[in-house]
Amino acid sequence: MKIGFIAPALDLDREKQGERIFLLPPLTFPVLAALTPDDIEVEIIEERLQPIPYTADYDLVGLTFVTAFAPYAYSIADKFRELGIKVVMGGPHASVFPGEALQHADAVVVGEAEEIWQPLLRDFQQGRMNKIYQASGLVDLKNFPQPRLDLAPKEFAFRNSTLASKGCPFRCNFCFTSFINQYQQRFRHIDDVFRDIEAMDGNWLDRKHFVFWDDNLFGNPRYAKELLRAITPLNKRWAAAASVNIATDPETVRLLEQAGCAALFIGLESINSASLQESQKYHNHVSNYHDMVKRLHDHGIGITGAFVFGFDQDDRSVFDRTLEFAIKIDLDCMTPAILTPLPGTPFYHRIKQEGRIFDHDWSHYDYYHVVFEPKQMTAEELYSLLKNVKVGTSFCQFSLKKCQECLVAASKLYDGIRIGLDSKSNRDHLEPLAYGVKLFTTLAEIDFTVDKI
Ligand code: B12
Ligand code: SF4
Repeated sequence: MKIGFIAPALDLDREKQGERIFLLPPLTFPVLAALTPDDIEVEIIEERLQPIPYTADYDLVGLTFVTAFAPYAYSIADKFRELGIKVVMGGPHASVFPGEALQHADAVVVGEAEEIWQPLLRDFQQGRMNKIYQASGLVDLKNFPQPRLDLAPKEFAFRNSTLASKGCPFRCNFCFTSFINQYQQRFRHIDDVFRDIEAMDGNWLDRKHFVFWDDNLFGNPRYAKELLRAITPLNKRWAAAASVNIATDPETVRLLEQAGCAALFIGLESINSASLQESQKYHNHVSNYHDMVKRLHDHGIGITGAFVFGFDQDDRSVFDRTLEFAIKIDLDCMTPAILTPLPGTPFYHRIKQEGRIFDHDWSHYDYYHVVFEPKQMTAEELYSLLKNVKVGTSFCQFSLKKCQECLVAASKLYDGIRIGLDSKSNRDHLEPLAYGVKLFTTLAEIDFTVDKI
């Protein structure tokens, strides 16, 4: 028996033009592959890196997708089913709307698959697969399998990622991951995380660098500190997402540096305190942002600040003010996004109840489109003002100084490599460094090509 695990990709034209470089494999399929019995063949397809092989000899296709990719994923499923191949779906969107997904799938996994994947496969092999496989609850991460990263497509620039925890104890009302994890954070055994990191191999970049895919590496300070102490001897460089409180305690920042933290992706969300209150992000305090950046910089850690626009408290001036603020506090990188009511979240329920959602096309639920009526501007204004911020933050336009600083920072990441920024012959070296900049300054996808340097 052979399973094709497929991660669909949108925006392929943009990627073909080289504007986006896809770097890192999510853990979804490496984990599912680890849960699959050895006698079943498994292939992982990332459409960003390779075309979907509709002619492959799969017995079963597994699809994962976020809300914005749902319509496209359904069209892929329809094609496989027309070929007589059964399709099973799972992931964030299918878990919230299993009925919708079932219109295009033979089976849907609702929630985490650790305890239901093998029963599902058994049922499939016996020709009696159910339509819905519902996880009985959140799984105990003490049993989290070692992800089969060896099966992730070789084309990924970096192939190493892991996670130490899932979920987040905070309750920001627009946050999908906090909602789906029932507002709790679960943790793996630190020994297991250590083992996964130690086992990472591949090319020289892979051996040295990895990313934590935790929703919030600092949800539980005690666990986080223990983890940092444990991984320090591994002498790796890594990036992670974390909440702002990671930078309030000097000891933690010291431990981060010692453990090899190169960069953090932090949800700053807004420079509007009222918007932070509106979204129940009570742990963020704008007045602390500058000190936080400085403290992390003092320890050689880069920061990507994630900002969201379109809160009820946001007026038209917030866009320019945020950009100025980001430069003033010396952020290394910034990811601007439009507030998006992802189904399931408290924000979605509120905005739906208020009758403000006007766009029900899931493909627009991608943080780039406006799907609801904002309060203090029109949807069109929100869309175009955000576009301006994107141009403003588009990596190299931030300022040449910033660009050079980032390249120097990146060169530090790659021990032993030194580049002369003025030398054309060093251009070849810039490319991997550019990957590095992108990887370690942002975990999201930022437009960036070497050609822009
Ligand atoms: C890694 C990651 C990325 C990476 C790679 C993503 C990719 N798909 O290629 C990057 C940084 C590029 C990224 C980008 C984006 N991401 Co992202 N990402 C994640 C992250 C942090 C980890 C995913 C992961 O590896 N999890 C660990 C695995 C083991 O868990 P899992 O994926 O949930 O899978 C388990 C179950 O869900 C289930 N399952 C899932 N799929 C399937 C499929 C089958 C067949 C079966 C049987 C079971 C099953 O079984 C698994 C084992 O239990 C998650 C948050 C999270 N903690 O999951 C967000 C998350 C998935 N991303 C999210 C979003 C919104 C995006 C973007 C749209 C952001 C943007 N504006 O660009 C893009 C979309 C890109 C894309 N192609 O999907 C949201 C999705 C919310 C939603 N409802 O849509 C999440 C949940 C984070 C959040 N904001 O809340 N992302
Ligand atoms: S701190 Fe981040 S991960 Fe935690 S609930 Fe808020 S947005 Fe979600």
